[in-house]
Amino acid sequence: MDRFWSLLFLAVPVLGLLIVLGAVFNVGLHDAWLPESIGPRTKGIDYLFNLFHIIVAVVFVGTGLLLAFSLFRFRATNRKVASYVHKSIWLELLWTIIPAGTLVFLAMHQLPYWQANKEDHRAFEPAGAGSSDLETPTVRVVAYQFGWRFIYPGLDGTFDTRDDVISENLLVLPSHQEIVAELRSMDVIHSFAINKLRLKQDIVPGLSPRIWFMITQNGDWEINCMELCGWGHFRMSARLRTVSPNDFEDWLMDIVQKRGY
Ligand SMILES: [Cu+2]
Repeated sequence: MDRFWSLLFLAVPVLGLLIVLGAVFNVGLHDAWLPESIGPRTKGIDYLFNLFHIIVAVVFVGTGLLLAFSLFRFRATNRKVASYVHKSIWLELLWTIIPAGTLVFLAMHQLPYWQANKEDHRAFEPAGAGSSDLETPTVRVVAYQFGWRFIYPGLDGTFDTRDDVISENLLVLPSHQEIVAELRSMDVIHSFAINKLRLKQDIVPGLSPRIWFMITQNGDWEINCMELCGWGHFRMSARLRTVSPNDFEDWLMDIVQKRGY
């Protein structure tokens, strides 16, 4: 009977590994790994994602196997007694330095990707700088319980004027263009996420963080709120539609003209 327990615990790392391999190689599990990419800058994020997963997998499988081995070897009927180690300075050093070193490595290693995705752009506002030299965002995203409002500056290119265009839960954008979006929240913390762009930005009320991205395909995609923001969080999704730059101008013009400005 005590062998049963070691087998049961052995099943955890084995099944865990099989599920991940099935997802990665599309065997048995369909579309369970990373979603397709619709932007040019997702490669770096995917690389980090895979690297972190490999490190976690090694630790997870390693500790799982060790646990199963210990349960089997030191089972009651085997009459082997485990040795107890006290105050081993080398062991203490080993299991402090390896995790700490791994974390420091990951923190340093991801810096260039953070730089490329968050800082290498004109829309980034360095601490202490005035906001006057920032470019006008393509769109202002307003999150609320429970939905999304997308505001375009309209024909005059300025926000908070009469010709602003407002779209509820549908974000239309031109493809193959660098997009700058300014995010705002009307109530609680929300998080703007487009999975196929590996893009996610929290929106804290009172702050207006900026994001920038480019989409190189035309089509309809999903926008989600990634922060548990209340009872209606589950239905806080919106549609993202990318069209050619000409079609985007037409779409905007159409709305402005219908309103008669
Ligand atoms: Cu939300």
